[in-house]
Amino acid sequence: MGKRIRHAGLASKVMTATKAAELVDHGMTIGMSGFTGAGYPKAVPQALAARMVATHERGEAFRVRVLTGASTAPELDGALARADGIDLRLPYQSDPELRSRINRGEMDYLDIHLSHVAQYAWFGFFGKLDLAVVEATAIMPDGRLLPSSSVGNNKTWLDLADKVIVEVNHWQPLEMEGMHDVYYGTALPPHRKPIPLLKPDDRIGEPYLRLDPDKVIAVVETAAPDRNSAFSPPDDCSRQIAGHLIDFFRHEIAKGRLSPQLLPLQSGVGNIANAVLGGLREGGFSGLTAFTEVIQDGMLDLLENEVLSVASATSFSLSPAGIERFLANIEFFRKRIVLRTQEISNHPELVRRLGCIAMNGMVEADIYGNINSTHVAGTSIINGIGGSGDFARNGFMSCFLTPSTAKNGAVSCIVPMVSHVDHTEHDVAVVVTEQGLADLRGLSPRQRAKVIIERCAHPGYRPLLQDYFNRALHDSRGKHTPHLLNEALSWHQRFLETGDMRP
Ligand code: 0RQ
Repeated sequence: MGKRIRHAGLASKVMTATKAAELVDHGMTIGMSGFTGAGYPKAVPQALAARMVATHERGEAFRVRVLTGASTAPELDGALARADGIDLRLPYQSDPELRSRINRGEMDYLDIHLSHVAQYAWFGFFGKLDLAVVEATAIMPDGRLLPSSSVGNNKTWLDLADKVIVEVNHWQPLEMEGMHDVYYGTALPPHRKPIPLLKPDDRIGEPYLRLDPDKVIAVVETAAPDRNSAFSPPDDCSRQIAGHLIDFFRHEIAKGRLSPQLLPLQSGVGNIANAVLGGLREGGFSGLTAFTEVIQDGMLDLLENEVLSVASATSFSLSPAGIERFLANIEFFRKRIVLRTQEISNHPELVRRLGCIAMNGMVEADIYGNINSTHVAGTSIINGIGGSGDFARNGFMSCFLTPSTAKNGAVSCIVPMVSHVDHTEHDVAVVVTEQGLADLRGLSPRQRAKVIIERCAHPGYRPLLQDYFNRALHDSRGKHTPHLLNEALSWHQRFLETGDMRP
């Protein structure tokens, strides 16, 4: 038996990805591992895609329903989408090919809060789960799995699926053992109990995923890296956004509304999030904690510099340089990083109890503080809501960040009315662009419009927005949230027709 497959019965089920893919049938609902490009199966989906292409060439249908943790990578979403093999996909995704197919209406996509996916599966809302395809770092002698670089929904998939395929990835470091915390105390209503987590680093579960070996139909060995997208260094715009937010934190500390250690940080993915983390380091903060979804390169920096004492998440999303750094200092990081299931990392009860500071990117905000995180011009999806809603609704303070314009200035990210609503005005405390920061707490809609236009809009759009707001104040029938409805949406229509929002 190899070093990584330590269960005799499961060692006897090792086969090639091609053989394993032959065990998948058209129409199956499959729960796959993977969260923000980490811990996704790397061989079986590609072999399955090849089978799908061959089946389609014979004129037969072969499509499956794919449930994951969050985004995966070209080897999973890309390969299956190119093979026209996905009937339905949920939740968050970021693959260009998959996105195109969703936006062409060739497949269905469900954009669900990341914390809701597991419970919806348990409630039975997605139907029967036929198969789980889950990447692991190793199989323990008792059949439990040492998880890999993400935990996501793997516990739920392994518990609910009729059959299981395990991919054991030799690239994933065995030294991660002890870093994961898989909580088995969740139950369905009306039997739910409080989740006993009081601090971001509390361990409430087990370091392994339980698995019934009798359900396993195949074990496939791989040795391939995670997607590991490289990060570009933060640009000026991201730095300015980060600077406004950090000044605001200092102001809140001075007012006594935040302690110098702030509150557990949740930060979205991408360059603005990394710039905020870098800004915290440069700003002299220390002893902070993170209760978030994803560990990015920026968090490794903060841990090493003791700006951050601990980080709880469900996944890594590291660049190749970040991975090297993580591996070089893995003993250090193992003591400071906890990887949980996403139903716990994003759990509303815990986000509310801990009082997280939520910091997420957005596509656009309207003058009243409603946020669009997902759609271009109201109809085409970019990635999905991810965990932003879990944290925005339930956190201590919810901040949304974006450059003030997109598409080389042809689009204002502050608009009269968002073309799609992901987070309502009721869930949004702070809006930040490189122009400035609008603190919306305690403000009525008309007061919010004033500060968002003044502080966040780009100077090239500010007079247009101010003019719109003035006329809406005068001409709108209802004066609580003044709008000129046709004109508000014409901004998006104009962008669709001319590629520019400006009249
Ligand atoms: O498209 O590359 O084709 O030009 O949107 O925009 O500027 O690259 O920004 O990578 O930070 O992503 C909201 C999508 C921002 C992300 C979003 C176009 C822009 C570009 C991407 P192009 P940028 P980012 C934790 C929390 C939802 C999930 C979430 C996201 C593309 O932050 O997916 O928060 N958030 N999860 O040109 C038209 C506008 C636009 C616009 C940007 N106003 N109109 N197009 N774009 N603004 C993570 C997880 O939960 C897993």
